[in-house]
Amino acid sequence: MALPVAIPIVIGAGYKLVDDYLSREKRKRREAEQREEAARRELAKSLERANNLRALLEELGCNADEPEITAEVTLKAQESVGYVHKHKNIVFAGNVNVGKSSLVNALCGMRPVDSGAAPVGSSQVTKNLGRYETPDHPRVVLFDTPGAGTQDVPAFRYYYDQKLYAFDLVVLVHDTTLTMSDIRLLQLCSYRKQPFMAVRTKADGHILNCARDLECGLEVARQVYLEQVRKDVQDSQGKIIQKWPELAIKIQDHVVSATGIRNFLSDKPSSTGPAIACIDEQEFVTKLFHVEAPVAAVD
Ligand SMILES: Nc1nc2c(ncn2[C@@H]2O[C@H](COP(=O)(O)OP(=O)(O)OP(=O)(O)O)[C@@H](O)[C@H]2O)c(=O)[nH]1
Ligand SMILES: [Mg+2]
Repeated sequence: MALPVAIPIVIGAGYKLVDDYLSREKRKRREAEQREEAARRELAKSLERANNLRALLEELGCNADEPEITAEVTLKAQESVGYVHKHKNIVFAGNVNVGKSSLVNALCGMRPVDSGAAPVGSSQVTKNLGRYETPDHPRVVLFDTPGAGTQDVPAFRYYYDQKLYAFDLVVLVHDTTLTMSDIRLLQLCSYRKQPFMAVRTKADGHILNCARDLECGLEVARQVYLEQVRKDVQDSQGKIIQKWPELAIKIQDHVVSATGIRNFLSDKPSSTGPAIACIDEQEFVTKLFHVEAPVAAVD
């Protein structure tokens, strides 16, 4: 007589099985839909990234009309610029009058008046590429370039015309806030996986100007100037990340002056006092002259 009692139990268990099955199916369907939605979102994101990168490359001037920089083109350019093999070939690039030649002279331990020094002056002075040797770093050669003109030449054109791709390291020199052409040049180097550095020079002049403007002592002026610089770099960095997340470069701006470098290399104290003495000179010079140990020859 247990049968009538068992029937509802069996029916109940049957309903439960069907119910479980249906909710399992429903869950599977929901999960599949979620996966599809995530894949759709990911695809849209990668399409947007690709479009942004294409737009940025267009902005940099890297388009199909421009020549391709192949290994052969690079070798030819190295020959024409006087690249020294088995040396670290460093090129100084940037806008007109920012202090490129003065930096090169200081790094070579020369004053502008010394014979063989790079010509320095206040109006578009460097006309041709110049190669300079550094007495204490025989495996490093420095190249001084004519400054980028004031016309808005696309980064790629400037980079290509100056044959910057031929060098082992591009040092972007600037003296105030990073301009768009500075940033684009750095992005181009980054896109091409070419090592680059940024250096903000003429710190001594800026500190003196600051002291004059604020009618304060040099120590205070130095602090004010450095705060302004750090904030400026942070702002530029923020803008780069926001505008071009696809090619967000990390900028470390080295704050120096030509005199600061000369003093640092000659171990002489600054004649104008500690306030305008070295800032990032040591770090900049150390990175610049760092040469990887030569790879041991394999027999
Ligand atoms: N106060 C100060 N002035 C500097 C410094 N470096 C360069 N100058 C001055 O800035 C001017 C331009 O310097 P250059 O080294 O000729 O600049 P450049 O970038 O080589 O210029 P172009 O070859 O014309 O593109 C000169 O009058 C230099 O004396 C510096 O560190 N401090
Ligand atoms: Mg010059």
